[in-house]
Amino acid sequence: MPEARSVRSYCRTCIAACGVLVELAGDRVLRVKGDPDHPLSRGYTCPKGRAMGELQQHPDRLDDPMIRHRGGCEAVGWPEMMEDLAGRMASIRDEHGPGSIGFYLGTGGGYDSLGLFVFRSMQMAIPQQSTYSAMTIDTPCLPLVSSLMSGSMIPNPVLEIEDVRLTLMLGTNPISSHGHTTAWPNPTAMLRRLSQGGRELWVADVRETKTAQAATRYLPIRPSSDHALLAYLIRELLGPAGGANREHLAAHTMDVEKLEAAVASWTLDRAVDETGLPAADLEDLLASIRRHGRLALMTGTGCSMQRNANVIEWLSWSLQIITDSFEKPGGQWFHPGMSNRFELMPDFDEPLFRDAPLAASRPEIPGHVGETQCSSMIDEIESGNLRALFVLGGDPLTSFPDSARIEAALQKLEILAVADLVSNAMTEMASHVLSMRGPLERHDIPGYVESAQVAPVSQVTLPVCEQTPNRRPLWWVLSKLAESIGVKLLPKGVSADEADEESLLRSLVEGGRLDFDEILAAPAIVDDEVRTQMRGWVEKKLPQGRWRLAPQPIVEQFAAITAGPSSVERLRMVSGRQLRKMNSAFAKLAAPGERLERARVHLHAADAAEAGVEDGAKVRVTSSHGTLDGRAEIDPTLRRGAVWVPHGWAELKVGALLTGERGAIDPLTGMVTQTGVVVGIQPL
Ligand SMILES: Nc1nc2c(c(=O)[nH]1)N[C@H]1C(S)=C(S)[C@@H](COP(=O)(O)OP(=O)(O)OC[C@H]3O[C@@H](n4cnc5c(=O)[nH]c(N)nc54)[C@H](O)[C@@H]3O)O[C@H]1N2
Ligand SMILES: Nc1nc2c(c(=O)[nH]1)N[C@H]1C(S)=C(S)[C@@H](COP(=O)(O)OP(=O)(O)OC[C@H]3O[C@@H](n4cnc5c(=O)[nH]c(N)nc54)[C@H](O)[C@@H]3O)O[C@H]1N2
Ligand code: SF4
Ligand SMILES: [Mo]
Repeated sequence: MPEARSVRSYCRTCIAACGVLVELAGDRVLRVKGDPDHPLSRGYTCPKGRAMGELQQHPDRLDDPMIRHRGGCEAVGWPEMMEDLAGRMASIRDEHGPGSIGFYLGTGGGYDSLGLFVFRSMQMAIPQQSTYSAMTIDTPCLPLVSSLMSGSMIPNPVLEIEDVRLTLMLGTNPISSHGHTTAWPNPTAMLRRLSQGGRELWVADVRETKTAQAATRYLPIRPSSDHALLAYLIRELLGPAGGANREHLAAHTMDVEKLEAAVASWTLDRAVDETGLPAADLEDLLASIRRHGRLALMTGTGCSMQRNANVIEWLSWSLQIITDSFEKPGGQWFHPGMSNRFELMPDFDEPLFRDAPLAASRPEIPGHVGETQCSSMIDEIESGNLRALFVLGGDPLTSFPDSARIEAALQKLEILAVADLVSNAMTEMASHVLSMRGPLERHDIPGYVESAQVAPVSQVTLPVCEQTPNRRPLWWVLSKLAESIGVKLLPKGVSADEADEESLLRSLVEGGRLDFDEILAAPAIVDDEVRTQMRGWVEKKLPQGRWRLAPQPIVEQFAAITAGPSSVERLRMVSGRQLRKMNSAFAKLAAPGERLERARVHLHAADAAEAGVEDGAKVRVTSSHGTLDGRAEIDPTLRRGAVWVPHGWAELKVGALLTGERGAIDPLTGMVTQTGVVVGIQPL
């Protein structure tokens, strides 16, 4: 038995990037635990981080690339795999053009830093190919609002945990998710800091989540009504009793009168009717904002997946801008990057909102953020525009709407190449299975989530386990494919076979704030001066130094909501994640002694009783689009009217209730409504 040793690394499963210590005997992982010396996570891990060893040694891990023939799937060598793919892609490209070849980057691919880097390089070098990512079924409202209000997609507000006195969280549950666009390593400790010593933490959610339970005040808001809460607050703060920072408004904003007009009808009564919250809740929150002057407001997927996502995100930015909360102590800051240095970018100019459609079969969907929207993928395949698809660490079968149609469409593809770590329903369907290196076998840097961190932090990791030749890195696969058409994607024109992974990682940090070796020597380095010295960098880059408070396309969307009927009390399916799973991953994977999550339809006791559904009994959920059968669980945390179907289950595909069809998606971003969908329930 080889001697046990402990290797320092960080977890690559979610944006929190917790520091971990991996205990090994030889190359076998014995245990993964939190690294007490990590400056942000301080020894914290969640069940998924602790299961990194189980992922590494999982019996279903993919060890060899495989090609499916008529008789089944056959393991092949990588040279044969690349030759086969290159040959088939060439004939598809010759016959149908480069747009018939598509790449979808899912969550698993996004956390592979070199894979992501090469994916983005490929998007720029071969723009004729189709590019999709999970971003367009997650939070496309954020880059939209950011670009329309600031002139750039880059700014992402993050919590300023040191100085904030008042925090408002809408539709986010970091105790389970560890953050949506702000990272929450050690969320319990962070929430405690935000709610003690005279600080106030308000959480509006349709479920009394663990995050809500940690709040100083919980608002059990009606599903899909967050816009009403925000519009009321803005109306009052801009009104005669005041609360908005007038000096800041005059110097650093434009169109405040248009914002004022837009929210004019959102009185207390109207907001109470819409949100279902007691008037005292709304008045107390308003008084609290007036008292503190500034606030940090965080939204999550409970907002970004609503039909009114753009409006909510716009109102949430507006509320923070009118209270001068951005880039000031007591509000939120904009991370200027660590391996990137965003402050060196040119000044923000025109909105980067690109609206040229990218999917010929769905001309009404704008090519927002320069990617083809996931909601158009089915039509692109069905119409024959998309014939070869690479799924890179993603799972459209459980993550996309129109579950039955996406399954049938994927089966029609001439090439469905799936790059994953474990065999699952996607690899079972694939024509080509690409066995990828896992987190413990990779060099990584939390590049893509760097600017979501609450502190300016840098960290890198070397591989913890030995790299086996038949599990290949994503950067290598993509670079090889590009080389087959004469395009080199790696820095300095290095070819895929010549490249060395550590040098590639070093090149990602070049031009950043810290030296690679310096970062490597520590669990992570926090350089808090970056936050204080760089404060105000976004405002300096705004066109004419001003925020645009009334972006026309979103003001128009809000006018339509304002003029429409109020939402009546009825059942709505709501979204939400589970702690022990990462979307579809980790559903059946846990460290010893840890339990797994369950796939259940969660119901309020009164809603269940009214429909005649009993706890544990079979229930059918029906939307205007489809039906879903599952087992019911009476959930005392739910607000009345909310039916929670957790996302990411192969056996409970919530996508059956959803649609990305024409007329159903957001016209500005192509986003699918994934929470707040009207449903009915009945016993089975
Ligand atoms: N109804 C509904 N739909 C939703 C959502 C919702 O809340 N409700 N959420 C949406 C959101 S926010 C998102 S981000 C998407 C997620 O959509 P996807 O990203 O498409 O789905 P995941 O289940 O995260 O797929 C991750 C896959 O990557 C694999 N994987 C894990 N680690 C690695 C790795 O290191 N390398 C590689 N190559 N593969 C890896 C996993 O095994 C898994 O198969 O779903 C969206 N769809
Ligand atoms: N453990 C775990 N962590 C994850 C993931 C995972 O699957 N599991 N997924 C990762 C991904 S891809 C993402 S995008 C992030 C998302 O991170 P979060 O956005 O924090 O995700 P959730 O934990 O689902 O929190 C969404 C909350 O919105 C609430 N909600 C639903 N509808 C409404 C509404 O109409 N109004 C309000 N106010 N609230 C509503 C839900 O009850 C839920 O508590 O999490 C990431 N982290
Ligand atoms: S919160 Fe859990 S999944 Fe996220 S980085 Fe930390 S240990 Fe990993
Ligand atoms: Mo996501």
